[in-house]
Amino acid sequence: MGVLNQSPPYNLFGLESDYKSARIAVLPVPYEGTVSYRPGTRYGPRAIIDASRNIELYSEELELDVSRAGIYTLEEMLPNVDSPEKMITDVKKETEVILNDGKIPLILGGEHSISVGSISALADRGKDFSVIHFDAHSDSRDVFMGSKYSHACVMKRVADMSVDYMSVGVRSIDEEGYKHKERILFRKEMHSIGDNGKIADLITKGTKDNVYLTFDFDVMDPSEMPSVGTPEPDGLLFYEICHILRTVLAQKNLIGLDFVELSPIPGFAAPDFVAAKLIYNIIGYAFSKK
Ligand SMILES: [Mn+2]
Repeated sequence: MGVLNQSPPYNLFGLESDYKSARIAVLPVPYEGTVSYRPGTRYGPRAIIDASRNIELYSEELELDVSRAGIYTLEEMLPNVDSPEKMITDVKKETEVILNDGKIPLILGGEHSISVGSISALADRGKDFSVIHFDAHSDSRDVFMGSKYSHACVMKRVADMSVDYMSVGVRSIDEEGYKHKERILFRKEMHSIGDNGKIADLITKGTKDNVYLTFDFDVMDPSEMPSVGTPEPDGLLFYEICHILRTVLAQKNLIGLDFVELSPIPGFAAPDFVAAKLIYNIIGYAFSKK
C-alpha cells in the first residue's frame, strides 16, 4: 500500500533518480565565509531545493520534461570553517570526483567564492573552455577584505588560471577592474544593443565551444530577485536571461555550471521559485537538445 500525503524526495526537482545513470550531478554547497554585506547564502541550496520540488517538470517552452536530462542530487557538502581557501579546495576535490564519474557538475551555492574550486578542477584537466559569468559585479579584485579567496575576487582567480572568461550584466565595478573591460558585457551596453538575439550572438562569438556557466543571482533585477546579499538596481529580467541563454547554449557544450549567492528571505518564497525555475530552464536549454 502507498503512503498517504507522500511528498517528492528531498533533492533538486524532487526526482526519483540514481547516480549511475545521471548525466548531471548536483552538489549543494551551503557555504558563506567571506560575505561582505547581508548574510544568508548558506541557506541558498536548501531554498532552491525546497522550491524546486514544487515546480512542474514539464516545460511548455521546450515541450519536454527537463528532468529527463538525468539529474542526481548529492549530499550537501559540510562547510570548511578553517578558511575560504580550504573550502575552495574541498569543492575542487568533490568536482573532480563528479568529473571522474563522467558527469557534469552543477554546484548550488553558497557564496560565489566556491566557483573557483569547480572551475579549477576543470582547468586542471587541460580542457579548453570559457567561463560565462552572469553577475552584477565584476568580481575582479585581487584581494578583498584581506582575502584573495573572497567572493569579490572570483574572476581575478579565474584569470590567474589563464582560463578565458566573459562577464555579462555587470553594473558595479572598481577602477582597477574596469581596465579589463574588454572581457565584460556591461548592462549599459546591453541596453544600447537592445536586442536579446544580438546580445546572445556577442556572447556566442566571444566564447569558446566548451563553456562553464557561473551564475550569480544578483545579476537579476532586485524586483524579481531581491534575495541576494548585495543587490544592484537595473538588473536583467527572467525572460531576458532565458532568451539569451537559450540561444547561446543551443550552440555550446556546457561542461559545468554553478548558481550562487541566493540569500533567501524567510517567509518570501517567490525569489526561491525564480531561482529554481531558472535552473530548470537552463538545464533544459543545455541538455535537452535531441
Ligand atoms: Mn555579484
